[in-house]
Amino acid sequence: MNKTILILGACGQIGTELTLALREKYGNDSIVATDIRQPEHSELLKGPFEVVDAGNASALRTVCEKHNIHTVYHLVAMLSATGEKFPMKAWDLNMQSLLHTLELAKEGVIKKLFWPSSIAVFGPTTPKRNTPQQTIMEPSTVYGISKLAGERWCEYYHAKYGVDVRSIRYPGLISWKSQPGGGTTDYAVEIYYKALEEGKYTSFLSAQRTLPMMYMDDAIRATIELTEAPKEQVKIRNSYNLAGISFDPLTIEASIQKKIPAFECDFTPDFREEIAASWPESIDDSAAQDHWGWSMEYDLDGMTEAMLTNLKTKLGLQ
Ligand code: AKB
Repeated sequence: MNKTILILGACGQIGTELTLALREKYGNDSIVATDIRQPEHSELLKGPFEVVDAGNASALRTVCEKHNIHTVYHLVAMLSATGEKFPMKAWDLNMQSLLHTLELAKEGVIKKLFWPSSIAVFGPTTPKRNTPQQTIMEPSTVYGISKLAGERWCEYYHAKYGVDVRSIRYPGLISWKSQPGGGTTDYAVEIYYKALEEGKYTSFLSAQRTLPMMYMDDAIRATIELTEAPKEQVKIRNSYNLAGISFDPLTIEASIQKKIPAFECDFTPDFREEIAASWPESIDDSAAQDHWGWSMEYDLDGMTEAMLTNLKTKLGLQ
């Protein structure tokens, strides 16, 4: 592959791992990592890295033209919990950066765009179990509203201007290389750190609050597979449902206890409980399976094994 790829938000939870995965696949020089700040993860400096504010249209255009960018992975967003604290900032960041990138695609400056949506596009009136690809969508968070609006813009730019935009509604993402920040599903990452470091964890969601989640390796694979799928297989241009693994805090506690029997969890729900309660418990991703052959690899115990093993090494607890 000799097409240059740009990652917006390369220092974030998904951006870090996607940059590393794409550099592994295509070589360091083909992947331009960008973020609003310098990276903490020194691995990101092994290839080109630029500080870019994705909210600044002309800075975005300049970096795309400078590197003759073909594909942009747009991973800049303020997530659900932080978005509720700063609604206008979340709206501005989440919408402006997407619209600037869609405009560059419309003008042909870039040829392809991946943009992530989220299970947050669904709301309290959405069917909770096996949530269909097309259903009632009345999100009750600013983040969810911005993701739903973003989905509509993606479909609009595809229909009106032929923009090749592709998207996934990510479930909560669980990873060890980089930490999430500001999300409602973050408890399912924190719990692994606390299990290893302290042997106990206080969940900010209630014991039986089930949500769809996914191990980062599966999410990265899905992202690259969809972005690289032949055009004719991508029949949905707003965003694809991905099911992931549905579990509640009690069930992830039990999975961790199979490896750390003394681990204990208690539950002190905070404002994030209400956000989680508005989201689906499980998702139907048959369209992704049928259209571009999606298939998930990690189940809950497989993910627990991978998280605990990798975090032990990362935290020097071997
Ligand atoms: C969040 O919790 O806000 C995100 C998401 C589900 O998109 N992880």
